[in-house]
Amino acid sequence: SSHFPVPSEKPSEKCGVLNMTKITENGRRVRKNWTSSWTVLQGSELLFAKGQASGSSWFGGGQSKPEFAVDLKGASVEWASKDKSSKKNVIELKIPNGTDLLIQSDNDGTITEWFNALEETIRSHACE
Ligand code: I3S
Repeated sequence: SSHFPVPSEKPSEKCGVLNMTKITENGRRVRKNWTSSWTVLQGSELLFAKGQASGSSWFGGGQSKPEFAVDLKGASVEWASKDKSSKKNVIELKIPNGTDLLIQSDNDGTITEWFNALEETIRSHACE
């Protein structure tokens, strides 16, 4: 029998409110439209819904469908350069299908946790 190494831990799942805008869609620049979104990291998927959840059951309770979802497989994450936004704590997420997103939180701890979670998710799905 063969013994392939398997990942020892699942990527952490995460949810919370972040500010988000697309900056590129299908490889083309689009106008920014910052929205506050309930954001859920679920497996390799990152899901966004407009507005804020009124409880922990937004997705589970069937109250709202995700507005927008991206698959993080093959994506890259980096701190956005100053020319991408005047806001602080901005993460740039590049999805292989030609979508680039900015996500942001004024809270330093929140954005650091998200950066780490996104990086870990991308790393752990790198060979799928
Ligand atoms: O990269 P930009 O064009 O300076 O982004 C700003 C605009 O999207 C602006 O809206 P208008 O297109 O109506 O001017 C937004 O209000 C700003 O928040 C955007 O800049 P920041 O630096 O906040 O990402």
